[in-house]
Amino acid sequence: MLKEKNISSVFAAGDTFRAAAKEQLMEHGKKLDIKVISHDSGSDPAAVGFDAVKYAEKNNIDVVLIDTAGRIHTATNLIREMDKIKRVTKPDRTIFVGESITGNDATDQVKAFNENIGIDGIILSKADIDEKGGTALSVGYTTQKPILFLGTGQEYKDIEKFNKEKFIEKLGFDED
Ligand SMILES: Nc1nc2c(ncn2[C@@H]2O[C@H](COP(=O)(O)OP(=O)(O)OP(=O)(O)O)[C@@H](O)[C@H]2O)c(=O)[nH]1
Ligand SMILES: [Mg+2]
Repeated sequence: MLKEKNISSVFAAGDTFRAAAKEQLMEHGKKLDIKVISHDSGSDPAAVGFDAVKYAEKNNIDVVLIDTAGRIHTATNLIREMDKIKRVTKPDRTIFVGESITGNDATDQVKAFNENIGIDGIILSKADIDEKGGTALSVGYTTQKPILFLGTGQEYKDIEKFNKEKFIEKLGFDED
């Protein structure tokens, strides 16, 4: 989506935890022709993010996208790690990416992330699988943060701007 808008970007492979997460992102980078900044597996994700920001500044790149490892919101050490990534990289936006199919669990997740780290917005993936989209209602209400985009499939083009009217229509309520 950024590419289509002629906004340059660099990926930071901040998921240094899950097996092959780095390789997965590098494959996407190759396909999209986007540079990926990475360190060894198991290394400090904050350092990866920091290097990516430096790279972007030096090369006049508009956006740094820092991928982070999925984590259980009750694991305080991992939440603290996320907090460190934020402190070190000073992002302009911190976005919670969750799956719409998670249902009510997503509410607990997003609440914990917002309270402990602070988020600016939400992206919900797999809206194509979730029929009604009730997760969006819950996470939006809980955090009072905007839902920015929905993931609607497995291709790069499958991301759409969240449309409030369309969403309300789908839920079957009238706006007034
Ligand atoms: N149908 C559908 N599939 C999606 C969507 N978004 C992602 N996927 C698929 O979900 C799978 C997991 O995607 P990842 O990007 O690895 O998810 P992740 O949350 O980063 O997972 P971890 O890195 O393991 O934490 C892939 O096969 C994606 O193609 C979506 O909006 N709709
Ligand atoms: Mg991932």
